[in-house]
Amino acid sequence: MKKPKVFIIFVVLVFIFVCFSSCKKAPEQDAFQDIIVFGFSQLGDESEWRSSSTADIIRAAEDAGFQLMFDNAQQKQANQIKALRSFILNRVDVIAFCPIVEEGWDNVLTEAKEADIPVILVDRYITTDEDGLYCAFIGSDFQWQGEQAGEWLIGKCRGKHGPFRVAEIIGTEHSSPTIGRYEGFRDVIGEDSRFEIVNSVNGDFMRSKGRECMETILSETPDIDVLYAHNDDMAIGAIEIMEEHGINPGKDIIIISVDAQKSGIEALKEGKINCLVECSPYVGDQLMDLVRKIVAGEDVPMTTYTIEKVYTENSDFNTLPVRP
Ligand code: GYE
Repeated sequence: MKKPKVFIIFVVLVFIFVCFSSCKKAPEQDAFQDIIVFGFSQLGDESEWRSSSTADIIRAAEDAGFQLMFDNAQQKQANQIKALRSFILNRVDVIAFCPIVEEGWDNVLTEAKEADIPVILVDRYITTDEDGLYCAFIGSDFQWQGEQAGEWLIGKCRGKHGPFRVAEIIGTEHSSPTIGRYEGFRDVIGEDSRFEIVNSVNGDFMRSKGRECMETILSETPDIDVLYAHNDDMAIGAIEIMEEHGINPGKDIIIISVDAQKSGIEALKEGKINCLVECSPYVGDQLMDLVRKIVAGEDVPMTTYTIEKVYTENSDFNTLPVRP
């Protein structure tokens, strides 16, 4: 009669293992479910990048054969929190979301944790008071992107005296790409006294606001040498305004942008953008892999950064990425 004892010990060990592993689903739940139910909250629709991200994740979830619950929060954190709560109520297997801002997620993520639903951050980081409220992040290193923008600018101005007056159009305030791109850029150009950031305005990652920001910049600080835009949409909006004012973008004003989506690549080829720091939204397949592993109880890396490049006016245009 030794077998039942061994069996009980085995069951107890499995139970302890499951309880202490925040990312792993309880096996009983999976035994009755063939299809993985995956809740994904997108933050909005502000840019080309965002549309590509949404399309790629929906496509990848379909390819993976998951049942997708999708919500678009239309740029509002409150909507995103509501969507996460509805995923919890629906008892999805895994939640993923692109957090619009860094702060304010503790309560809803604690609810997900109490419901034993693993959470993956996609695209943007968050800060929480407590550890262990999410189990993985997949996306870009925004500090690196800001640093690349600064490094390229220093290289472009090598051998010249300056001073160089820089204007900046930032993305959504309190969001991780804005923070990283803002700080990374300053960390690098702050070391070189020829550069002065004379204006910094908030364009919320939108083309229409990029236009408004450029009008503001031209009226407040018309004599700028460089424009650093935190994404392509805002750069394109700014370029339109420069052209309306008879300014030659990429020649009269050096332009640096981040994303390298379709409109950015076209502007680079036309000589209207001088430097593009790539930011890839195409993480769908890797994300579905993470979901599959988490549901299967496998370990996953806490951070997965996408591999990105810098494309410039001197790049071989035949090797630029082709964007849909
Ligand atoms: O660069 C921008 C946007 O979070 C990385 O959000 C993303 C940024 C992207 O809308 O275009």
